[in-house]
Amino acid sequence: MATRLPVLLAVGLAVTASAPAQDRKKDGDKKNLPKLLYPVPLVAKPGETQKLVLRGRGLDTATELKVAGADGATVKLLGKKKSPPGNNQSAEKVGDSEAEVELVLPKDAKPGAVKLVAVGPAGESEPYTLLVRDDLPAVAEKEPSDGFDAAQAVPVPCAVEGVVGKDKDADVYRFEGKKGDKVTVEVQAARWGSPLDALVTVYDADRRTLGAADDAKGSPDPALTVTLPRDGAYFVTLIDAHDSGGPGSGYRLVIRKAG
Ligand SMILES: [Ca+2]
Ligand SMILES: [Ca+2]
Repeated sequence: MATRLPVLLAVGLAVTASAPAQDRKKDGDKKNLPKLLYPVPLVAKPGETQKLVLRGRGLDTATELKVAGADGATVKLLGKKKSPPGNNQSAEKVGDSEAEVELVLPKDAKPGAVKLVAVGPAGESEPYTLLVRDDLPAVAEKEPSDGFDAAQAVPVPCAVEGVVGKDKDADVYRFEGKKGDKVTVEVQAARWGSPLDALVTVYDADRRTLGAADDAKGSPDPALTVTLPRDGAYFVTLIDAHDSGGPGSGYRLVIRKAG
């Protein structure tokens, strides 16, 4: 036994001596890890094969995408490139690169459960949790809907899938309600990485404000509940609080009865 001791010590010393260098390498690698920010379109569809453009950092060197959280889900990397932010956009928010993927989600994919990971030369990104449709009727935004007269009629409940596609874009929706109904309006966007800082306002048929919300629950995504004063038409407007928009500023606008 005594003869083996020096060897063990030597191994121990070698490990100790090399540890700081390894730590430095790890820290360096971490900075080079890819980062997933948000997909375009923002909302993923269960039971469908869909093309997504994933915005992020370091995605131009991604070698593979992975999907987890839904049995039978697959994701295939179709292309990747550097894609610097446009004017007035920060790489922090919108990324410097993108990867195009084909995503297949099973019908029973659950909101909150499906995660994407990008693999690059330095390792894997943090998982990105997709915003997946739930049971609410999905409605596609129809442009132009940028004024009360051009408002898009939607049912209640519904979940509108839209984009604040350009600076100062305003999306206006109209729904019918009954006196005494409590209606909740909620935006899902920034919590899923969308660069949108949504602001919603609810108006009555005479275009008087019933309520407005900008940020809620510590995120830029607004939510508010209003009690309808009479039977008739109501409007919901959705804008970016900083009047900025772009093809990546996606949102899901949920309008439903409260409670
Ligand atoms: Ca729009
Ligand atoms: Ca906001």
